[in-house]
Amino acid sequence: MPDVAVHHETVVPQAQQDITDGGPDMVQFVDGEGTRLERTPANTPYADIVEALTPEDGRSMYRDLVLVRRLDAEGHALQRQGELGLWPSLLGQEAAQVGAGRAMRSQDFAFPGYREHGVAWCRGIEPEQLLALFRGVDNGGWSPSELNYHLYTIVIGNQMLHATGYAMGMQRDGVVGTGDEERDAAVMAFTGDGGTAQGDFNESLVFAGVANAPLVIFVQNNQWAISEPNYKQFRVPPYQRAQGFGFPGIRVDGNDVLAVYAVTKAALDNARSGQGPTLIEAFTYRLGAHTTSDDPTKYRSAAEVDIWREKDPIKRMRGFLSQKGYADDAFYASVDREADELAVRVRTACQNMPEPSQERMFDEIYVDPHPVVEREKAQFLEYQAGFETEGAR
Ligand SMILES: Cc1ncc(C[n+]2csc(CCOP(=O)(O)OP(=O)(O)O)c2C)c(N)n1
Repeated sequence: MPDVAVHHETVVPQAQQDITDGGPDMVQFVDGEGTRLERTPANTPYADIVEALTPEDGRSMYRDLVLVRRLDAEGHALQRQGELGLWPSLLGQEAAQVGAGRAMRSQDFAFPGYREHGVAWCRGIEPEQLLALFRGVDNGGWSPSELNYHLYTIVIGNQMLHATGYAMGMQRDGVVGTGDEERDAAVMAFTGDGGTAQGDFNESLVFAGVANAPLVIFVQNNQWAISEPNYKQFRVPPYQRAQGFGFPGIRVDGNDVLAVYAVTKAALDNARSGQGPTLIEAFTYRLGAHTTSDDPTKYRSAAEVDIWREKDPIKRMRGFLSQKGYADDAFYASVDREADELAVRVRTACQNMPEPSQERMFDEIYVDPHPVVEREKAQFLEYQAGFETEGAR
């Protein structure tokens, strides 16, 4: 019998871990009430970044959190009223997305999944463009190259390969590690905890590690992949996996916008300067349903949701700003007013979106005309025209 070292005892099965507690490695700067925490071994490497933030930065982060939540609520309501086909809510994940999105520079490039409305917001994607996709009047919603924000990817984990390839392309374009802050760039790849179980995810990490690609892998661990809990997907938390691919992994409190911002900024700075990839696991929770097609009461308890509701990222940031004296009631009221205006704006825009022509879905498959698609288009239009003739009779 060969002497094989088996370390089963060092692995704590996820089922036995407390999903409401990220553990001592988790980087955190404010507690549930918004009280600024002391330095710890985990947060010390990022403390300077947080301390460099101004009160104005803090207010602006709070504003993003509130507006993004309102946009999300409006998306949910519009779907319920039949105006959208589907809506994947980000409720509870605002801090993870706003912290990550704000840490990016304009020259960086993001590859999202389908729930990254908060990152989209930070990149400058108009909320109406998100709604157009979920209303089904546009195949994509925006041009990826305009704001360096790729189209949403519904196939789980697929964007990881696109992101890694793009990051390797940046290396070859010579925009990594030149020392020119305005020029050096990095890529962010977003996925969920479920995405880490995909082959694409693992393949991309192999390539990113070996190539030392300028990539930040941002896993939003919202504890559930539709109805699958973490413990059915992995034995070690996602951040610990990075080591196996040869680069650092960090777990951050995904409901603490300051912590997410600081950790992501440090990882992006490293990537841009040629120091290679980092995997960030934002430990958070999906408070709502997976999408408007899902019923989470079938697989998770109300008690679990209640515990996470207490960890609300907006409540926490508001507590921080108030305790520090950085914001007052007039400020909070003005942000709420802005949120109301945003809601009216996106609702009106959504209801007034023009119907696309029927041939458009065929025209946007290939850049150049393709004989098979052209034939399908002609057949489809003839079929549709048949209804009009029958109606006229
Ligand atoms: C390749 C593939 N397999 C399965 C699905 C069906 N599916 C859609 S979302 C989802 C779960 C994704 O969970 P996670 O990565 O944790 O992201 P979250 O939705 O929680 O943000 C699954 C299995 C899919 N879209 N693509």
